[in-house]
Amino acid sequence: GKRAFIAGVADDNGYGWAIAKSLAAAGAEILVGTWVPALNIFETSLRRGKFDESRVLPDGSLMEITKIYPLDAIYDKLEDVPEDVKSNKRYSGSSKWTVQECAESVKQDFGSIDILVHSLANGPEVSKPLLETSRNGYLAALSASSYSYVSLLKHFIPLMNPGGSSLSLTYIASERIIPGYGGGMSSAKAALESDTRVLAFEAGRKHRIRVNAISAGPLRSRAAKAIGF
Ligand code: ZID
Repeated sequence: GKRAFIAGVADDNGYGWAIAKSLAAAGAEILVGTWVPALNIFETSLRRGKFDESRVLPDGSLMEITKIYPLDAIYDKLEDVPEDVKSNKRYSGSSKWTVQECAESVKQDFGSIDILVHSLANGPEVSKPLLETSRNGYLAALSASSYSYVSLLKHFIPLMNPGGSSLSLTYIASERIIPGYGGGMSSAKAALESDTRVLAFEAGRKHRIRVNAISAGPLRSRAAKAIGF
């Protein structure tokens, strides 16, 4: 069977969860990466059976998540984490959640993966038009929503089996004007799509890994509700 790592699962409403279910139904082993501040509530809800109805697979069995890894994809390595984040109580409760450390942990635990899914995005100023977006807000959107995919691939490719596949989720606001998708999120998706082509070329040549992005339709996830979609 294949083993999949899905980054960006913190409840049962988003694309990450739905993709995990499809992969589980197809026989894959499921590992997820959960944003550190959301980790506690996700693990607790899962343990208490809050997601049991949404865990049901087409054959009637429940999706098993073999392991949940804490992850903050805006940090590549421990040295990059500012002191105030390190000491923040939502972060200090877990460890090894930078991209590099997370990949190392997965490698230690399982050796390799076949499928990498990037189902995460964050734009702190998404509700502001681009004209009113600050430099920090713009760069934060790109860091969490675009570079995070470059970083995930960079660190996970060494543990991906040749012939493996990776996927991210984009949005058509990269190509067309969608008012309300601000804060540099349209820019972030344009970068993500361009990077997907370049990364497909590089990872395909070097490592026989496929790199794709799916332009998603509307889904009432936590992220979509937050922007009023
Ligand atoms: P989600 O809230 O389930 O997933 C986002 C996840 O990212 C959450 O679990 C966060 O905890 C996590 N996260 C945020 N920051 C970080 C970080 N620094 N490190 C690690 N994890 C982090 O929402 P989702 O399922 O909507 O989002 C998954 C992907 O789908 C994102 O890339 C979205 O941009 C993308 N997507 C979603 C939709 C949608 O409708 N939900 C659309 C297009 C793309 C879309 O917005 N018409 C209107 C809107 C849309 C499509 C059509």
